[in-house]
Amino acid sequence: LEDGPPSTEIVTLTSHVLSQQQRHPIATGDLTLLLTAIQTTCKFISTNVRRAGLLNLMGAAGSSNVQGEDQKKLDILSNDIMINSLRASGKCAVLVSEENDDPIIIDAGHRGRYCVVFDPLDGSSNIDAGVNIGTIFGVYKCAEGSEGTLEDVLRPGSEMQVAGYCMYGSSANLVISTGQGVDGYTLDNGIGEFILTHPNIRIPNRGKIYSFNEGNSLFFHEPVQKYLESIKYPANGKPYSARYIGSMVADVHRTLLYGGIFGYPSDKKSKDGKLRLLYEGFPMAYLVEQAGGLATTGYERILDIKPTAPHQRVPVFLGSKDDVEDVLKFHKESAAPK
Ligand code: P6P
Repeated sequence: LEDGPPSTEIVTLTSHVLSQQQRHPIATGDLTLLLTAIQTTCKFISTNVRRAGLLNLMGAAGSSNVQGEDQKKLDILSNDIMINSLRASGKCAVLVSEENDDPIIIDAGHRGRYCVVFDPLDGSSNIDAGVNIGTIFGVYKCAEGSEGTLEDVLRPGSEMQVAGYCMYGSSANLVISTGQGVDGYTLDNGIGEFILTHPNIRIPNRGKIYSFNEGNSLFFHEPVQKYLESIKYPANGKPYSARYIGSMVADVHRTLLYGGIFGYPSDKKSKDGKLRLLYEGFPMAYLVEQAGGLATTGYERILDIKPTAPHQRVPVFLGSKDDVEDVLKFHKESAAPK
């Protein structure tokens, strides 16, 4: 950070989204108010992630979630603040959380026109190690005349109005798209505002980094093995560098800024891979495409998939356009695994 007087030319998330939304003549301000609620949630989670060690929030909470994963105290806290804040906003009808088995249908007194799907604290297995973790969210508008049902969220990711994540690390970075490109904001704890620090993020057409959990190599299908061979032992040029944090928000954030490819493919032990379609695959695919990249299962565009269940999994390859196209070439030579 250069010294000298603080900038007085600051653009906050609220003012920036408001200016974007005002370009829509029919904008009622509801989406802006919903994003304000999401923003407040991210500030709350950021504060508690930062203080976790001191407040003894580290460690398991002794319960498990729908994924069967041990829940950490911060998981529960993050999920509770997300649900309460979205309900209190009065702008939501349906919520789907990674932490809840069933969708949450908002009571009539607090119901609005939007549906939010989210992972309140993704990468939480890394909490105690101080590795970056994050909140991932996507927003659909309810179908016309719908009171808010599961059907309102079992729609292709291409129908999302908003996608974003907030990464909790040395600072809180909120990256969001409302369909007009991708902008990144950094939380200024001094004034409690997300400041526009990365306007119009564009992912490089090709990168030099690949990000896969190669501990699964024994189970990788042939197209993935052949692709990885091609970048680790290239016929010409330098091999790619390996970077894998094991926290999707952190791995995708680096991929967006530096380029390259992130993959969590299907393999012989996990037919659809590990990542969840609704609140991991869709929001990250939406952001990467809005930044000029691609996101595919290896056989189809992730955003085209019509979900059949709220917690279904999806194979993921996302990142720089040319790198993802290289992956697709290896998949074209083989049929989709059964
Ligand atoms: P693995 C974290 O648990 C998560 O859901 C994503 O954030 C991350 O990309 C992935 O799982 C890591 O999975 O099997 O490599 O530990």
